[in-house]
Amino acid sequence: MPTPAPVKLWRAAAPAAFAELRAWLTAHPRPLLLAHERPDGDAIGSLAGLWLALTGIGLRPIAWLRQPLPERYRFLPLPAGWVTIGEPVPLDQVDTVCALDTSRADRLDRPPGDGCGALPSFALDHHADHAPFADMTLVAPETAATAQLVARFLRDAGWAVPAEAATCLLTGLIMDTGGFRFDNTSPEVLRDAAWLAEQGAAYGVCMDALFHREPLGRKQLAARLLEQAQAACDGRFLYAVLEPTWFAELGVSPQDTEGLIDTLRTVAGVDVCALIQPEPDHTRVSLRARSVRCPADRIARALGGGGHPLAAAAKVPGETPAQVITRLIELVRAGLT
Ligand SMILES: [Mn+2]
Repeated sequence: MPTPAPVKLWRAAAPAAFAELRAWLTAHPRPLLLAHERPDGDAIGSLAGLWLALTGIGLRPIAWLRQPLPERYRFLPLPAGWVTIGEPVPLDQVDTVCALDTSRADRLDRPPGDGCGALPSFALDHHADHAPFADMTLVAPETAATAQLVARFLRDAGWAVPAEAATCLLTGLIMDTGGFRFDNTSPEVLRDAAWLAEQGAAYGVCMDALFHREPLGRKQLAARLLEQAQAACDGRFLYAVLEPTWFAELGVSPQDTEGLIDTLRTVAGVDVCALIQPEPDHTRVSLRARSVRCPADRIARALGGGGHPLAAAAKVPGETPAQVITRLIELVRAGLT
């Protein structure tokens, strides 16, 4: 992303920020919409919802993802060809880059060739630890999901939100609140969800597809995780190593691990849990905390990662799962009070 231009930064969803963003999009009607690597429901819901809404008002956004949508999100009401998968994006077809739900420049998943780095850019995010990298940044940690921030922006702009876009945005909000079960489910979250339902979002369809149709292989993967889980710190820290061979054995895509960690999080007495995945040159750690008193992002940052107080992650290069686990137990023990 270019640095010479003055960086505009808002740390809350202020009306002035919405007004500037609206003017920006009016002046740049061909945004390239991007999200973070290994996109979750919020990244996908924000990307798809914003693409549908902007297309609906006559702009020409291009959405890009590295890989096809995970099975879990294929119920979303999206037209064929809505997203470019993995291919380069012709730079003459876009005039700005929009980074969604991405807290750091190195987490942004970009098309190959990456000429888009020279374009003016803006970021919409809700990570409190967002490190600004775009020309214009709106970070709203008071929102539970980037999809909620996108919904508020569209409502504030007075731009129509088609029912399909509302369904995508509601999906992002559902996933980042764990189906409205996490502590971030504020009255505003419920009001914004209700507003999306009023725009035609299919609440029942979303909840059924997202939570009541888990493939058997994924449930079996969760069962293996529970069988392997190890407790430390008097049962307040629970962790499990996800063996790479299990994916092929159970017919589960390695992309399709979102929410698996809740299998560990929902065990009684657990304050912090970790899902550890060995990769060829690094170990991936997903962390969840029950309370902000032992924040997951502090542990993740000590390992070179980041995230939210209740949900964070890190990639630890050059260390085996056993080495990472030793450090994790120390970090959790130091963080628990
Ligand atoms: Mn998010």
